Amino acid sequence: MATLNLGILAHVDAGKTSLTERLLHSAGVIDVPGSVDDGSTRTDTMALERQRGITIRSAVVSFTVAGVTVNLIDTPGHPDFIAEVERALGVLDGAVLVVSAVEGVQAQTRVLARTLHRLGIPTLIFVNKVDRAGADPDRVLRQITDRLTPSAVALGRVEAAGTPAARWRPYPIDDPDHTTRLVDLLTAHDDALLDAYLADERAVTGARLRAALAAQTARARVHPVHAGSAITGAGVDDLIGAIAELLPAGEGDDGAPLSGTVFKVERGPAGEKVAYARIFAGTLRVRDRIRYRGDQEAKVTALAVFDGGDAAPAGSVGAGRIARLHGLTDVRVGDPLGVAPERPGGRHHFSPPTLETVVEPARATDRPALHAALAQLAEQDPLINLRQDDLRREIAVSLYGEVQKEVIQATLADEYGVPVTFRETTTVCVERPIGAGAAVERIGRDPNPFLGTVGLRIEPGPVDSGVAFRLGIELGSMPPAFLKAIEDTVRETLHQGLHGWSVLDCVVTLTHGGYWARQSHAHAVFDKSMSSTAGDFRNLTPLVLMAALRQAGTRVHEPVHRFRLEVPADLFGAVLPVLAGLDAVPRSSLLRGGAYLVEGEVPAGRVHALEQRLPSLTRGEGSLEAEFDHYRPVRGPAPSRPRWDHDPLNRKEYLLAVARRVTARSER
Ligand SMILES: Nc1nc2c(ncn2[C@@H]2O[C@H](COP(=O)(O)OP(=O)(O)OP(=O)(O)O)[C@@H](O)[C@H]2O)c(=O)[nH]1
Ligand SMILES: [Mg+2]
Repeated sequence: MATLNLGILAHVDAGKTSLTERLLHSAGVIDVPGSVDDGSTRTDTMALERQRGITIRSAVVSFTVAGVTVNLIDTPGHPDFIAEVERALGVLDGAVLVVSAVEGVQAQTRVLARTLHRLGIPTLIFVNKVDRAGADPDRVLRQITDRLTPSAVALGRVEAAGTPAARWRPYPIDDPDHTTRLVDLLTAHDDALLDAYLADERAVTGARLRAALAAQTARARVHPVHAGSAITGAGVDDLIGAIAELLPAGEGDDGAPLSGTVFKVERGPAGEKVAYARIFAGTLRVRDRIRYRGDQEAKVTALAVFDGGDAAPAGSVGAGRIARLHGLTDVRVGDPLGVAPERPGGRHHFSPPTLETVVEPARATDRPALHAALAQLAEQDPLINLRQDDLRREIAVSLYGEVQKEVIQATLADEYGVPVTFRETTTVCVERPIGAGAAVERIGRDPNPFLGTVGLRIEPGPVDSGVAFRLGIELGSMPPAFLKAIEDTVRETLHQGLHGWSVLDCVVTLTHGGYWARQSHAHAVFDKSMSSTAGDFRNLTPLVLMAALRQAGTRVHEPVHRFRLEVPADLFGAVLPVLAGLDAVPRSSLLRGGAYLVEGEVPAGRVHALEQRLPSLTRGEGSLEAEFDHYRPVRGPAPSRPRWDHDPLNRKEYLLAVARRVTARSER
């Protein structure tokens, strides 16, 4: 059967979880839609989600419509949980982007729309909450075309908006105005359609336009807009129809070699690891031994597929489906299963967390338990980027914001019985190289204690390019395992630059490489003291790279958010000094209606303070949208981050490593 893996994405509180319930109800899976407000939905199942009425983790449910199995992934909308959305994006065939008819397009809606566009994911837009007082679907449609995409087209209109009787009325197939709008939009991307239309308008029938609409929606060129209410159910049947008709369901090849991506990891009731994977090709069976992440192999001990609001045990899962698997003990989010799929997991589409904090157990004796608990949370959410410092016995996590911090605190207390406090939240800076630097250590030459030659050059790369690794030596001149050890170590080492921050936007070139081949004595025993191993390259690379980086020098950059602030005109004068006090720089301001619209930049570390002061500053009438924009050089002295474990600059560790090595040799 054809399968469609569909994501529901939106800003917080737009109604994604409520819409998921309605879709399940409309598709006949459940008799009564659950309610977020009563804590009875199929997808918000964590205690914390039910208490707070927000989605924290994405969840999968499934329904069948017109012969298509739809696996629906309900995602969280709060920007603090954007990492959950990111993980889902790699496995979607299509998306429904929800916008509230009351609140309209939000900063987060724009972030999501841009990313869906960049990834070419076919997307329908659903304007929700048309039944609520204040709903203005026409205004929101204008916002969608102005601020999200000019390629959006409404397939109907709302009657009695803002009342419980609000209804969605699809345009009749022969509605002349609608036909004109469709023709304008669709002919822009389809020359054959344009020619046909110019030759004979009447030849382009409603059915032909509808087919062109489906084709261009599937290619993410146009975005049909529906509207309705997740609470009253208005417009939801039409939305289901559009999902089946306009989004591209796929039939994967069940007979091909297995290829899949893990997009979610959680722990089962007995503490066992449970992975959620999209199978792109092939068939997964219980008791199959499968390869995941490099050379790791494990036996699948149990499988489930999504069937209605629940997961149902299955003996096998075919291409196109989402599987829940047990048995992969070391699995991580982003791992490939079998043959790595063309769309690899674990890639970053959104900006990384810009805040961090040290977590302290309330009871000193809880330290080991805290570490174990955080390690489990990091499996589910790798971006919290657990770091620990054995010397100071501290554990730090990266964060998107205060809500995520509260959720971590509540989870540790409720699920793991470890109450914690946090130190002050600080900003995560990055370092960029200022110039170029190079260093080399040769095999057999003092003071190089390792059996390898490594030469590296580091230089600045383009903004947003991350870390690029290039080979400046012949590919065949070193065994692949050694090259891999060098590249992996380069990436790991650059997590802590000269000031302790990640080094970004640089190009590292391997300029020299050399090794001693595996040598044996007469009795044919492998002699470690004469043969290079990957370990030699892992130990030597940080030393060479840090020497090159010191020569290049780095500048510390802090994350900056772009903000969009609306304040009542009479309070504008009072708000400006507050912005200045928070290091925010207004770039433009515009008087619109009775309000000023101010746009500008603010350091990421100050956004929360601005959010907190806004209600009292603006009588509760102000609104703020802020999203990460770029890194800018820190003014004044560069802040340093305390060094964490495996610190490549840490002389003590280096000397210990050398000492261990020397002892190991003399013992032989
Ligand atoms: N009147 C009305 N209320 C709605 C509608 N959809 C959702 N709500 C209400 O809006 C609130 C948020 O709904 P959710 O479904 O939790 O929104 P969400 O997008 O899943 O929220 P997050 O997952 O936390 O981002 C709840 O109180 C819902 O009852 C709608 O169509 N009409
Ligand atoms: Mg939700």
